[in-house]
Amino acid sequence: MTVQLTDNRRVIYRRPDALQDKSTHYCPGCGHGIVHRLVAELFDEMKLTGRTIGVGSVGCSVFAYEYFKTDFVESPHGRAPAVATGVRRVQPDKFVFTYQGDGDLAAIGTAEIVHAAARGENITAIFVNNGIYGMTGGQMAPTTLLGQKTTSSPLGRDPVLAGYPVPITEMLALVPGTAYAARGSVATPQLVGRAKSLLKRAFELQEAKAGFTIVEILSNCPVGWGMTAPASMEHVEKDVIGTYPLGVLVDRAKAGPESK
Ligand SMILES: Cc1ncc(C[n+]2csc(CCOP(=O)(O)OP(=O)(O)O)c2C)c(N)n1
Repeated sequence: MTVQLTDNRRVIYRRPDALQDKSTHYCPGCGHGIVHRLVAELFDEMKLTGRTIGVGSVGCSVFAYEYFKTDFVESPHGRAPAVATGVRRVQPDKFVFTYQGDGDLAAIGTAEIVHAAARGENITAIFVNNGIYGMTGGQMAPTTLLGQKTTSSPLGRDPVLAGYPVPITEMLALVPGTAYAARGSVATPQLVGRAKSLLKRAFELQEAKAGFTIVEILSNCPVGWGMTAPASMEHVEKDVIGTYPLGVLVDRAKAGPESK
């Protein structure tokens, strides 16, 4: 759709071609939409849309298939890496990604993500970590910060009762089948740009059949956290990054094939 501007305003963003022209179901201020946009921009730039198959998960992003102009398969809760494994193995020329929340990837789907990484499957996991189970009402997830109040830890996460936050992306980085593991965030415009370059590297490595790739994106949940959207982004920047540092955790393709 072309927008005709009648005054001297300037268009600085357009909807990427890889996204459908559709209103979002996400809550105001939710980071899922930003991540969708970054992924779609890369589909356009890397000309991937026509040969991409997404694998959806269960959680707020369950309707991701309604936004991307790619093929999509929906999977049971946590099982996206297993479904993506099958899709990629029977369609080896396709670009295959999973799109998963932290409840999906780091709780019910722990086994699937670990073994997909261990097998070095040529898939990319896009892991959106908002620290809670957003869709079901803001319960504690494995990724919830120590002391964080959630609907199932109203006094704050206590490690004696509920253990410690799980740094699943660091754990996956240790697995030799993981070609690339990185963590970015969408908390500030600058970080959004950096998150895109992490996703791009992962996509390029899948194209090079380098093995399993994962990019964790630290995001927000203003409604589940009981915060305004700007306060929730500040919380990510000031508090969440302290527990989950940003950066490239492993890039085995750069290190050379012997390290894989
Ligand atoms: C097998 C199964 N168990 C539990 C549920 C309930 N359930 C739906 S969404 C969800 C949590 C999703 O949280 P997360 O992956 O962090 O995504 P978010 O909604 O925060 O984006 C749960 C437990 C389900 N749908 N299926």
